[in-house]
Amino acid sequence: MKKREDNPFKKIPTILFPEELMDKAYNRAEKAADKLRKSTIGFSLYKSRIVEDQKVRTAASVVADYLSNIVKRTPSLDNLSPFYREIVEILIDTDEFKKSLGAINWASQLIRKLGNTYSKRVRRARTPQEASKIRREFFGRVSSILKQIYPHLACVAVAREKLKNIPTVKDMPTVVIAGYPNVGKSSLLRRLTDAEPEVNSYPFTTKGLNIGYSHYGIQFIDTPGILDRPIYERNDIELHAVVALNYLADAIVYVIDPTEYCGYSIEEQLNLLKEIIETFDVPVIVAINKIDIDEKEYRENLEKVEKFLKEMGIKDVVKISTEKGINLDTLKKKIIEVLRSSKKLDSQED
Ligand SMILES: Nc1nc2c(ncn2[C@@H]2O[C@H](COP(=O)(O)OP(=O)(O)OP(=O)(O)O)[C@@H](O)[C@H]2O)c(=O)[nH]1
Ligand SMILES: [Mg+2]
Repeated sequence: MKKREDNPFKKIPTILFPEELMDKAYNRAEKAADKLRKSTIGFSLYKSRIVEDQKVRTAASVVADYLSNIVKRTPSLDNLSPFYREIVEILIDTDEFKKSLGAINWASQLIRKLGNTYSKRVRRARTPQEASKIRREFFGRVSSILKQIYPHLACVAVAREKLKNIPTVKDMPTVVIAGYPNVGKSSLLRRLTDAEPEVNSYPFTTKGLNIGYSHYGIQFIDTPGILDRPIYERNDIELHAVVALNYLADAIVYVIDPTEYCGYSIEEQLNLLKEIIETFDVPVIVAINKIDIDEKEYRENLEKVEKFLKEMGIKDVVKISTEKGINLDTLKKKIIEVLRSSKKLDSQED
């Protein structure tokens, strides 16, 4: 079900808050009224009726159109692909989000309706003072409706900030880089692609998905670190990785740090590797990273890794150093070979 998906949430317009929206409505109404004042000749009652009417109708349409536009340009959560849907579920409370859009839509319709009602009332005013009083009453009602939906506007504004950063995923051979936190996944993405994700010496530097492309036609997705624990205990950051593995991976590069400089034991890292192999039905390539660090100190761990890989029957293993650039070409070749043999990559591409 994989297809190119541009992030549909980028289309949600910037959310204005009640005062900003009221200011916009006032300004537009004043401008429209000014034009009319200049071009209308007539008795003062007649003139004030049409000027105030213009203000009411302009303000009503500015506010109602703005609100309905938010709803229209927000993609329906029900039509999203499973990948997007799950990422959205991680990032926001979708029930609250839907409720907020419902409230914004309700406000838009109500303001449109009130605009019509007040427009009629203004046109029937018996004095200029009454016309302007009715117009002021209308603005008061709009303002209080906007205040009422303020929490809903805030909810959509917060959701928009989170959702617009979900990266675009392309329909092409895809390798997901996974592993414990701090083992060197983002450093590897930097080495294999044009992407420049943040790299730091502490765990959970990567909090979402980083995507990079290699010149040999592969999409690489760097994921946040995952800990070896039951899925219901995993935090939202880790779940990004699980969703990417589940929906996007044609192959997985599992990064191991046998030096334990990452802060996690080799046993924990191997347990997670076992779970990944058993859960996801795609080839797994193991990249043993940080081999630039003096080997003597962690030789025992390397032996444990090798014993484990033998028991699991994993042959696609490359020892690398992303820091010193060791064996990265071998890893690239291995990735291409694995994708070709599972028919995910054309044989001609190099
Ligand atoms: N010595 C050495 N250090 C490395 C190597 N690769 C990465 N590091 C260091 O390991 C730390 C973590 O690197 P990252 O690339 O941020 O690791 P990550 O797996 O993306 O970490 P999270 O995003 O937090 O899960 C950084 O301090 C890197 O400089 C390597 O080959 N050798
Ligand atoms: Mg990272």
